[in-house]
Amino acid sequence: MTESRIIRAVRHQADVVILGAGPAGLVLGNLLHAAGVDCVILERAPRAQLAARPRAGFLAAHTVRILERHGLAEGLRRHGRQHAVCEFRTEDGSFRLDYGSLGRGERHTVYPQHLLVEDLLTHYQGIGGRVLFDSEALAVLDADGSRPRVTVREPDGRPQGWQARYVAGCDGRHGAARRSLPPGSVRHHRHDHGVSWLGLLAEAPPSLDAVGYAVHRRGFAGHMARTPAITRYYLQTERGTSAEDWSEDRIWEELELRMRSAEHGALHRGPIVQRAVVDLESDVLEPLRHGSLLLAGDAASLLSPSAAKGANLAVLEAELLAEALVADLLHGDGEALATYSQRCLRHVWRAQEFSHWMVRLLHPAPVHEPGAPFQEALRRSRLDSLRTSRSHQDWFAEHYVGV
Ligand code: RFL
Repeated sequence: MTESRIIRAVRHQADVVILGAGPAGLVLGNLLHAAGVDCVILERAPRAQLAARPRAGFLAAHTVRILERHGLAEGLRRHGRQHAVCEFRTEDGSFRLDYGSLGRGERHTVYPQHLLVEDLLTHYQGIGGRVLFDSEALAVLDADGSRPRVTVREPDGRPQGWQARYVAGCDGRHGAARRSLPPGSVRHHRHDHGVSWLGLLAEAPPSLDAVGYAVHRRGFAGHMARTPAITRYYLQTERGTSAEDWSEDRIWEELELRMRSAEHGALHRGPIVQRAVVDLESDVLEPLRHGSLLLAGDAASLLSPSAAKGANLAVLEAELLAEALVADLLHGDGEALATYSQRCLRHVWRAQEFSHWMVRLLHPAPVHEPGAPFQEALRRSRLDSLRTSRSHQDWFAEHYVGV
């Protein structure tokens, strides 16, 4: 599109244009609107799709405190369940960690992400917040200046434009915010863990009263409760495998084998209602700000799902960003905005470090890699330390639930 067409297309205005109605965008929108900041959320998906995307489920205590502080925790208080135990099933035996009584004594609240998104959206619309669905941001322009613009494809397919004082990029890993960053304006750290998971949702009650981490010579298997009727499972797969290669029978046989059902009891089976292969990758954009464009959530950093940190970081960053924007826009104090990136990055890198540690704890070293037997011995020693050392367990608990 030519510049003149873009300028003609700029018809709408808001002080803050938020891209994306995921956990980051919706927490930000709720906090800004409640504080009296003029904002709008532009969301690519239709509304019905948002409440039908089950992803995360484990909310950290810090996340729950943020949501409670802003009156956004009613649904999770009513329907979420406390969770505080994980069970490791390994080649050297099994052990359980009651992490709720270790470290800082904090617990997870299990509450599916799509229910949280629905709660946040309902609350935001209930207080009069503006959100446009079916509206895909195409690009952020003039982020260097004080009047950035966003080009948008509206539901009828026509391009439209928004002018803002700030644009909040909360549109995930493949969104327009990341794409609009001029080359070289931020540093992009990337890491491929070389591991893939088949992520599954089963319409079946949880099979154990703990998060289950099974380390097996055939690969990792994971078990995480979602609701009394839905359980998430993970199976490590070969890189490049298609989810379609896995029949339901094959999935349950492999899960039973790796979770050592013969020893611990059979799994509760049910229809597999979602399956997708996830390559475990991580990245961080540094800094999280380019001029008037600020990044939060997966748009700012992607975490491997090994330690369930992504949605928690998204909520933490959204609160920090909301406070900073309120201070700047309503009180003329830009200090918090100036330090926003630096304050987030402390949490981001801590979460990255722990997620990375979890990846190395849970996956057997590939046999064809040089030094694999040595890496394997280290991994088993790490698990042994976690089984036997109280200080190691306290460290684990603090980082497992923390953000
Ligand atoms: P989201 O949730 O991806 O939302 C981004 C929104 O932006 C929209 N969008 C656009 N809108 C307008 N214009 C565009 N150009 C757009 N492009 C995209 C999208 O439609 C969407 O609505 O990002 P956000 O808000 O940053 O939230 C991040 C979390 O969703 C993510 O980190 C977590 O789901 C990660 N994660 C987990 N995190 C946890 O804290 N605990 C967990 O237990 C947990 N389990 C998981 C997970 C991620 C998983 N996947 C997807 C790999 C389990 C899995 C399987």
